[in-house]
Amino acid sequence: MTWPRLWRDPEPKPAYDAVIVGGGGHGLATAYYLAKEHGITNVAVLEKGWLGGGNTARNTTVIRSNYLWDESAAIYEFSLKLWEGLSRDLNFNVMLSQRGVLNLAHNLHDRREAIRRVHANRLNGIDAEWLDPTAVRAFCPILNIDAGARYPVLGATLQRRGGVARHDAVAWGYARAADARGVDLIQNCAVTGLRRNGGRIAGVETSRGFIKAGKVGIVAAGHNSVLAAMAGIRLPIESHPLQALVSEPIKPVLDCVVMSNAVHVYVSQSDKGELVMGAGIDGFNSYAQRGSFPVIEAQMGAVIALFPIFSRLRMMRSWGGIVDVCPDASPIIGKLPVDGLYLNGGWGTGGFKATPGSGFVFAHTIANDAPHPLAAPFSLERFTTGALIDEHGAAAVAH
Ligand code: FAD
Ligand code: PYC
Repeated sequence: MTWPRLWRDPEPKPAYDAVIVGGGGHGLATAYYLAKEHGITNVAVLEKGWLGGGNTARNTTVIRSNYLWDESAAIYEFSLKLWEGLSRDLNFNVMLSQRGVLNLAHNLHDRREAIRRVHANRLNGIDAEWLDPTAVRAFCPILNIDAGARYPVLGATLQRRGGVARHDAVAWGYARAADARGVDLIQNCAVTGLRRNGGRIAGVETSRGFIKAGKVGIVAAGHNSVLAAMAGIRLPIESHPLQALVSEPIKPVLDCVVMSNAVHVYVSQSDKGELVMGAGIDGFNSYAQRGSFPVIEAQMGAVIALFPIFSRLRMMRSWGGIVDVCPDASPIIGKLPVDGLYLNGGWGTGGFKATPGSGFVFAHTIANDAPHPLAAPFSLERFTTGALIDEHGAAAVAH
């Protein structure tokens, strides 16, 4: 095999201008935009395992921007716009497929909230439609909308620009592009401590020795609170398992994404033909990257009620990731109370769609030591000021 490596495999240098902890999509995107937008290239991404091996490669790849509040709509829509040019920007096919995302309403409360969200989205310039049950059936003919169904479908929101992408490609595309601009991507390098010099960050202790750093960005998803605790900071974040599974491959039957928050299932069909299905989070806290059987049982019950056509499908494999959930189901992006230390986390069950936007605004925040305007509302201080951004409804996955 003579294929060239996509990125170098450097030894860590003794010092960097900026160190990013976590080689998932968000960390890699941050490093890429630090180099591309701000000319900061003396940067290392430290990853305890392999690039993209965390939630980036474990998620169900739903992309959309139909969040309720102005602050969220702005950052997720910014991200969606970056997605729309990403393959070209990275010269790497991230296989964005804007096939449309349906969010089902099963009761009057769901319906009211969904229609409110459609109006809010439109006011923010986001494409959003309300479909009545007949229009839902026309858009997704295999969905059971019978009035006597266990989960009656009273309608659905539709974002036509929503869809899916190829998660590995996103990590690899950002990794290759960051490496090409001089960023060191260092795998098998766990950060074990954060060294402070008084009120300022001095560097990171790692499984491969101490690395001095002018600035440190924590982008470690389910392990963010563990990392922040190394600097003596307690975050309002809980880590939970979130699991997904895939069926055996079948011929194309589903050409959109269907999500139901109320019954805890969402499904799309991959290019290989597998049905990719997710569920709500496991209620307990854990750092083990696996879910539990009761969640799978409820998820299967829900999917068969919604799609009787799937009843004889065999499931092939399941897996889990650890998601970091904030009390208001919105992320934390910004400075931490140690100079030179920054956090990008708390994306919970919904950060894949945010990868480009999150990396872009976090790079700006690190480079300028001040939040990007789109990141400013998502500061840690909102948990003391009370300016929370409650996105439990739009998160579309039950927490
Ligand atoms: P990660 O990819 O997890 O990257 C963090 C990295 O930090 C990991 O690689 C980890 O190994 C590394 N790390 C941790 N500790 C250390 C340390 N001490 N030293 C060095 N490195 C460390 N979002 C959506 O928008 N749409 C979806 O459809 C969707 N579905 C999901 C389905 C599942 C089953 C799961 C688990 C998540 C889903 N998400 C979804 C959420 C999404 O995957 C995450 O929000 C997003 O991938 C987070 O990206 P990240 O780069 O921050 O995290
Ligand atoms: O945020 O759209 C989402 C999502 C889908 C599945 C998990 N999260």
